[in-house]
Amino acid sequence: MAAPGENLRINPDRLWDSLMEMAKIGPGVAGGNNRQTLTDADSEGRHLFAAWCAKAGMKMGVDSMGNMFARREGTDPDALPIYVGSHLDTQPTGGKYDGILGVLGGLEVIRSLNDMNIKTKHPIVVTNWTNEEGTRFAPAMLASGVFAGMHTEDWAKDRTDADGKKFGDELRRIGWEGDERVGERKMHAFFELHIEQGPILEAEGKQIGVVTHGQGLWWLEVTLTGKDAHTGSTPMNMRVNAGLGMARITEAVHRIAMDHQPAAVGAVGQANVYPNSRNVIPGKAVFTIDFRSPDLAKLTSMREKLEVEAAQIAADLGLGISIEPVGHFDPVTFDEGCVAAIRDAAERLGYSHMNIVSGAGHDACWINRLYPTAMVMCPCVGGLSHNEAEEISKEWAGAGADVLFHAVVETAEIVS
Ligand code: HGY
Ligand code: MN
Ligand code: MN
Repeated sequence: MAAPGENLRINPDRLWDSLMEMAKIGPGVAGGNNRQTLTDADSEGRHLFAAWCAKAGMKMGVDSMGNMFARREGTDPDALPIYVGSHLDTQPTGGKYDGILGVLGGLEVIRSLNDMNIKTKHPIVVTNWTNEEGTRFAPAMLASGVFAGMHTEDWAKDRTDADGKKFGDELRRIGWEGDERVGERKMHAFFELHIEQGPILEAEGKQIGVVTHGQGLWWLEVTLTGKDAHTGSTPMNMRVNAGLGMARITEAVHRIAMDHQPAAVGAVGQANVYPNSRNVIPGKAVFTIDFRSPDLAKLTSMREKLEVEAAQIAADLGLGISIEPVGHFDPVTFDEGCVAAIRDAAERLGYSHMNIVSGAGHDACWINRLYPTAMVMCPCVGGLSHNEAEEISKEWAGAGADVLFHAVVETAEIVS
């Protein structure tokens, strides 16, 4: 396939302006975003993305999980499209770039093709996957997981948020339950541009991460049952303290991850004690453990060791315990051909680059199970993400989108 000339570049100013425009929707309280999935802000962001796609001459399709697919025609309508995209939903204290750079980077590829009046053999489809974050409705990458056949649509639509609202009801409420059957679309390949969300690229002084692998993940929701009692008048030896159990298990999660170094991580990010009153010993604690590793044996070992230790901690404190997996995917190896397209593009464009393993999960991890898939990453300042202070530079965004442009266009085969 003819590779695009090294002078073919996207318009970084236009990309940056679109990122800043999208960031105005669902603002956080400290300069980032709180545009959680299936909220009115999410819907507003979707409408803005759809308007931009229409202006770029693309045809929009939406499936029954709310996944958005904006199509630019190729010269061969029967050729399977190249898909490119990520997610527009954010964490409650999210940044302006996590996911959004991949969706708007895909749109910038189309805008640049239109500017240059380049035609490709394969159609190109820019995608916004619903509920990548999994913060309001667990698990993460929910809609791309249904698309990839990892979850049933009914199970996904029954997931509830902290207020008991169902995914399916919220999707209908905001008017984004599409008429396409989820998973029916076929792809020639899928590419995702994403910020690294870690410190490696910046520390190594590299502009581009060529993502060869992705960590696997376990999300384990633990429920501890003790006994509400007075924090003042209850003797210490009579207490059945679920909050103490949560603290000990949280410490065990950290220690188990440290025992599995290198290339293993663990933490508790979501934690609730009940009744959460200052002078009541918590009779219940519900919290989610997040273990990850690129090494399947380590990932499995961390889960197994935690389950043994947590049972012992609960027994020592007289607590009831249940552990429910609420998210899981094995470590990912991305498609060598697509990874090479990313690496060759970085070479051709003269961007410094290195191979990298994705620390975070992405929709690409699921799509990779169905179709040839690869990711390109750009650095982020201090490796910070899932924090409103998440920051990248326009240059990094532009370099990442240039590499995405070349990998997508080369795979889509330039015709004229
Ligand atoms: O959890 C993750 O890795 C992603 O940010 N949803
Ligand atoms: Mn993301
Ligand atoms: Mn994220």
